[in-house]
Amino acid sequence: MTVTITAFERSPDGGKGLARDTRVRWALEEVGQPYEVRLVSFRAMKEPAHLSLHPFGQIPTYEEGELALFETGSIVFHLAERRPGLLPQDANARARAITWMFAALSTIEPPILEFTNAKLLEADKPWHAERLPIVADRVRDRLRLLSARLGDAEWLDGAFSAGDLMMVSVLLRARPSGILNEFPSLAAYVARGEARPAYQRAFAAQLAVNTAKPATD
Ligand code: GTB
Repeated sequence: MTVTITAFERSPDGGKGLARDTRVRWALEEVGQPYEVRLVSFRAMKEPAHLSLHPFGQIPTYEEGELALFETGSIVFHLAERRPGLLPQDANARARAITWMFAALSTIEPPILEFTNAKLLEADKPWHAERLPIVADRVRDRLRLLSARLGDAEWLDGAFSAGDLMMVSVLLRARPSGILNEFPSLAAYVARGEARPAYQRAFAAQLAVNTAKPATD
């Protein structure tokens, strides 16, 4: 069955791999599922055809036969459930890996996004200089505890899992600010994720889209 995902026609990050289609591409590569990509413009994302796939007019989406999904976490979980490679067989280890997926999305990512938004969208506000260090410290508080839990381990709970895929993807968004690199063990953990061949293929695929020359004629 053909799998089709959507991605930005041009990601605002210019191909740094921070848009969320990279997470889905990475999961597809880890489980060895071939896929096609439909590129969408910001305008097309808000039109009825795309809104029927994604109620909030965003990317990524996932189509497989009759099934259409949105939300990166749900898409990665769907892939991990149906194909080997991203979740352990043992029921308890599997439940813990899923827990790490949720932790990435609901405990680690929100303060990172809050910080990113504060930096990018609030720079002209009179309270910006006062607020930014406060939200940066909220990120640090979470990363300190995550780093303590990871310790010297290679991955969060035994073998690499969908939990690591999501955590590495989320942490990547804390790198441009420099905060990730304040935690060398987390920076090394992210580098291990990026070194995986599946990540490399996913990254290269999104980069190719975002650095392609626009057609001229
Ligand atoms: N909860 C949803 C999910 O996890 O799938 C969130 C999806 C989402 O935020 N999609 C973004 C989008 O479609 C793209 S990934 N935005 C367009 C819109 O809302 O109109 C977020 C993103 C965008 C840009 C960068 N960047 O430039 O660095 C990084 C991440």
